[in-house]
Amino acid sequence: MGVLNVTPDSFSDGGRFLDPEAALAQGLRLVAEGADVVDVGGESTRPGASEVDPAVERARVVPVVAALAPHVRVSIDTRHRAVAEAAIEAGATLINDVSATLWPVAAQAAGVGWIALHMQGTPETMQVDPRYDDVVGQVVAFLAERTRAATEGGVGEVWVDPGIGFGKTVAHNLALLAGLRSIVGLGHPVLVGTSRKGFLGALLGQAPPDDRLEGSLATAVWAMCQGVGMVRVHDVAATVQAARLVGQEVEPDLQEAS
Ligand code: HH2
Repeated sequence: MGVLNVTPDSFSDGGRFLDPEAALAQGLRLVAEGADVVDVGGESTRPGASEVDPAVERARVVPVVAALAPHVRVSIDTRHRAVAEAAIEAGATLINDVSATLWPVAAQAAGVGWIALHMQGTPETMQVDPRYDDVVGQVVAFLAERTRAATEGGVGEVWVDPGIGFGKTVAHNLALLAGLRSIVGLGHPVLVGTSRKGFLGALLGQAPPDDRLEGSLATAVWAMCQGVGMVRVHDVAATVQAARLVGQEVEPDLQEAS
């Protein structure tokens, strides 16, 4: 899943793709690099971000979704029902829902999937003092409850995401990455997003977002090896190469090769 933020303020690519032409060009580039899904977002959910008026968010994403949908599967990264509905109308077929509440929108639209993400609190305050007794157990329990509701409500395609960085300390993020097998064990396909995130900067000498490729790749490979079905990334070409390597079946004539 390639990230396409049509925002002025996303932590990594904010302001680069606010212009619809620039966003379309970047979306097509992600497709050319091998993205199976392009995730279009019109509201930053970085720590401390305040909520965007859904009408503004909708105006940002709808033209981009409509232009990309003929070329690739488009997901809409939103916590607002009106935005999800407008994006589906424009051709999106997956709701990437950081609020984990929008499954009824997917249930109403044929062929539309839903991704439930775990977040503690809201983007504005989630990193102030996140606390858990057992972060893996609590995230698994939350996702189990939400996916049960969605499945019973008639959503045919349900993904889960532990929400790396969404109300989590560095230690919480590492515990969730270590515990991915428990999330895979829920029986739904799993999505993980570590790309360029702050915990990588904290662990890698305060590297700025554009210098976090190695950490992003290392964590994406780790996630894939734990059984995760999709990774949400900014650097698609590099991640596709890593994914090909992880998924490689060794051909008989290569087994002898050094
Ligand atoms: N992370 C971000 C946004 N949406 N969706 C899912 N399913 N999983 C994630 O980990 C995830 C997500 C945050 O990253 P980004 O979109 O690059 O930044 P911003 O929120 O500042 O726009």
